[in-house]
Amino acid sequence: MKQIAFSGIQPSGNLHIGNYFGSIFNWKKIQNNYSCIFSVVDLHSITVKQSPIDLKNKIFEVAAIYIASGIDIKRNIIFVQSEVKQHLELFWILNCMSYFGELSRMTQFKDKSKRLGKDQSSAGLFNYPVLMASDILLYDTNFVPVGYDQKQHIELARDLAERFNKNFGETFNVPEPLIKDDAKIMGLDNPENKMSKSAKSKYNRIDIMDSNDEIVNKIKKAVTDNVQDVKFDKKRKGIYNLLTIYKLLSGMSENEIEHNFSGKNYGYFKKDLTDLLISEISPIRENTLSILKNKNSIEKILEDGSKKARNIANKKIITVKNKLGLGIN
Ligand code: AQP
Repeated sequence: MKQIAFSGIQPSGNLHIGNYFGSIFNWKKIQNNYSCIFSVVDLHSITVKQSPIDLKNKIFEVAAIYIASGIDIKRNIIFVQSEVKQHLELFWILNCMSYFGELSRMTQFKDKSKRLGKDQSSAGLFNYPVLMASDILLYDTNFVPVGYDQKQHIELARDLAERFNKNFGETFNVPEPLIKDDAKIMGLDNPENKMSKSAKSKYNRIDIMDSNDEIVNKIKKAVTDNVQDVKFDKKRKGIYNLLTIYKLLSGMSENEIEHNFSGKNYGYFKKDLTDLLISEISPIRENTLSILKNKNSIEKILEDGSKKARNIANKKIITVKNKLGLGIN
């Protein structure tokens, strides 16, 4: 039997190439070796304010991008998190076993709550990693393919699985993160911080649904430096970030890339990078648009996926409730 991989993306804005390289790009590769469950994690996105109309549209857009990118709906489960209420049941149970101290140490919470301020930082934002642990643990997940920024959250999921198993007997698989070192894409306008859906400037990121002209423009404007030497130097964060994207797209080694651009300026390199990006992203954008035209078909895919996910999740919740002495059966 194949091992299980679970992952998801929040429909909290426009999906960008950071999300793509941190997740879908790798999901495509692992779908042959694992039994994969990919969720559109809509409950996570309401930890910060969302427009209901935009949220609904983004749920379908994110699911369509999964399929348009090459995630096989026959082999894998694709579903929307809020359609499987067992995530919320396990969330409450695991909340009761999570400690204030460990949740306070989560860097993503610290970053986001600092940006929002105390009065705008919801309890949901604080507890978000526990919901993520519930998503993962419900499916006996072995591996979680995510971007580097989620590592701390996977560690919490592991801790919670071990804590529950220790107190109530073997119940959950202890999941491993599946993180590629170079799946760490920084903002194009500010390579000090990660590329993010919620960054204010559109020049922070390249969105999967960007037109070719937008991609050209954004790469032109991407921050570099005055050195004009195309080298993988971690200290020169702007050019290093662009080179990382180039490496992921081309599959070439760092040496090969440096050799290729030896003696060439940043303008020359950016033009090549733009061409690579367009050839990766524009077919996904066009496929997504055509999938979204047939709303009934995508609804059906998501309903089927939710049904399958619910069946698995329900069995696990019954086991968990029995172990805890909850309910009447
Ligand atoms: N910059 C990034 N580089 C590599 N991977 C990234 N991921 C996100 N940003 C980068 C990975 O994308 C997957 C889905 O992320 P998410 O939607 O669950 O939430 P996020 O990490 O909070 O993404 P954003 O873009 O920063 O959204 P907002 O601004 O709404 O919070 C995950 O696997 C993540 O690691």
